[in-house]
Amino acid sequence: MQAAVTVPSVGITLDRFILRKQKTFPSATGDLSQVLRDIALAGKIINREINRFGLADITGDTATDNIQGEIQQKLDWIAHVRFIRALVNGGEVCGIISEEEAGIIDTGNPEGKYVIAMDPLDGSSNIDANVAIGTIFSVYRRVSPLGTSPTVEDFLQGGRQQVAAGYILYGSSTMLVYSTGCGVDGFTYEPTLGEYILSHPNLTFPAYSKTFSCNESNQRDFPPFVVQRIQEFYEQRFSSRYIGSFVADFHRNLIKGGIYLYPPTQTHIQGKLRLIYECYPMAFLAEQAGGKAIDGQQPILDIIPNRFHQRTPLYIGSSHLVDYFEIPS
Ligand code: AHM
Ligand code: MG
Repeated sequence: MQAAVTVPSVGITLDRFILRKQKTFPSATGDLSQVLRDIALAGKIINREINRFGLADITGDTATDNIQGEIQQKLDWIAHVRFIRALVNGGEVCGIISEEEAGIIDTGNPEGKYVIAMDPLDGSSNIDANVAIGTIFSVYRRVSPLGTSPTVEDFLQGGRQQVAAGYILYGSSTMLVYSTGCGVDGFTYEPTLGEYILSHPNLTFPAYSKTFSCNESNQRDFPPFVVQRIQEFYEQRFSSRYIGSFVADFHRNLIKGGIYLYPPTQTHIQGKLRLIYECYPMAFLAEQAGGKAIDGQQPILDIIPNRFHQRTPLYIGSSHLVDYFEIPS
């Protein structure tokens, strides 16, 4: 008798994929599936805004600073607003924190079971140059009682409590890559159909790679052990690939193998990237894809958070490369 052939699921739509996954959890209510659909919808809307960038008056900065003192790009703000709108309308999310606002955004859906931490448009220094940028998101089940307003504790649960995380990369094509804790899957947006199509099922970091991504001009500020490792990379003829857009650098490393690092510098003593809405979600994906993410001493997902916008040093990507950056004891 012929062995049963597994039908590859490449080519199915995101909606169908989410539904299939949901059916494998008989107790699932479909609420998380709805959150993922809302995020996907927000991604389509942001994608549309980015694509008409240059035609409309949405370039440049808003002349206001965000809470971290950085100039807010108009597109950053547009992405922030669009994302919130999609999640408010969806109804499953009770609260959001964003890189663009200091505190909790109450969606007015107290019955929503989930909270979201997001960077609506990461890599904003690249916006004006038409370079790939991305949205990063992280989903938690709330710990505060249903029917009440979201609380600080909902967002400070720690990275291991994420129930889903992912990113949307606005690059040469737009991709949604996410995980609910059962591997990582990538979907390519087909604009003429208005659908995300499964194009990269079960993504894992390639076993071998000699690529690293970091802002090498910061080397004079890096801790000595990092400088040492980078020197070893040079000696071993590694390639350096740095877009300066975390989502894009991470994605390339996920597809081709490699490590992204943002160690402490003089201007960013704690590292530059934000723990809760940049590092936790990408660390979740990295571990799900067979890679690693550390701050030099411990896994990123094990760091106990104490405030929304805290930063951390980050070494993330292929396991064998991340291992180089564990601080020798
Ligand atoms: P942002 O959230 O303000 O866009 O900052 C995060 C970005 C990352 O996408 C990128 O990897 C890094 O900052 C680049 O920093 P630098 O210009 O210092 O190399
Ligand atoms: Mg960012």
